[in-house]
Amino acid sequence: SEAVITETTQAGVRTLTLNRPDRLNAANDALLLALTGALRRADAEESVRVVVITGAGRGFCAGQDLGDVSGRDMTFTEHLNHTYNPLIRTIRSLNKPVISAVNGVAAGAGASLALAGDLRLWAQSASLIEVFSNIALVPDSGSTWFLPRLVGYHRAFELMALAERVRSEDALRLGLCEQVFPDETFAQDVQAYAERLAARPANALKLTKQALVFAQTSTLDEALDQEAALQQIAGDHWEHEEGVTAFKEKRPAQFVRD
Ligand code: T3D
Repeated sequence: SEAVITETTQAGVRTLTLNRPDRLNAANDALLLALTGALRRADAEESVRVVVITGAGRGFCAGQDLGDVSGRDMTFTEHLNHTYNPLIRTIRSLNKPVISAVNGVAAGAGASLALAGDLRLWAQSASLIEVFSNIALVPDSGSTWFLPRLVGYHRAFELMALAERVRSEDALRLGLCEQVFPDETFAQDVQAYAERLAARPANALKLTKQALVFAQTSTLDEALDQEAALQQIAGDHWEHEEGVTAFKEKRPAQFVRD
């Protein structure tokens, strides 16, 4: 049978595609474990500079496959700790930028996955639904952490309680995505954006992500200390010397070395 996650690599960009299109890429355990494994492998490969997560067909990810729940031998808590939580933690701790390329509907844990990327690029027809309350569950996979930080407590509660669909214009306005691209050119536009990112200094971006993730749960004092520590690591790296030299020589910096 077809792989539940397909992988391609082009110009330093590893694209991981959720591949259960007849179910809007609803997630079963095989898909979740494969996605987490693929992310970890991408992290370990030096030539991979940016990771894109997207969906095959008309959906991004419809969340937990509801056909896969009854009769399973794990509690909900065990299941989240086994599948979704390692996935979200892996995205957040990955040493490379992760792009959630939201090509279509993102629902439930799929909405969490759409929010968890460092950068969120949406197709015009994409949408996000915190659908959990429709089946009387609690938003999981990080939705309760990501969404209120983006839209505030009250709007997050409203979107979760009423399971209202957020369309791309509103997602852009609310800060749920950075860019919206036309459906027709979405894949090419995402690749071009990712390649732009791949040309940036990889070590500096790794440390920037680390600093931002740290500061999300730190005090200002702690963030200042963390910046001072990470700046030493950045400043000691060849990328920094290249950036300064290129500036003085009035040429573009070359941050990709093979
Ligand atoms: O550990 C745990 O288990 C707890 C973890 C929970 C995490 C969660 O994600 S809970 C939330 C689970 N997801 C949902 O409840 C979403 C259910 N789906 C929908 O509400 C709708 O499908 C959408 C709003 C996402 C899209 O609607 P629409 O009208 O564009 O498409 P559709 O016709 O409903 O779906 C197309 C097909 O995909 C359809 O199959 P069919 O009829 O053509 O054979 C539909 O059944 C299937 N599908 C969609 N979502 C799921 C799914 N099949 C299984 N599981 C799904 N989640």
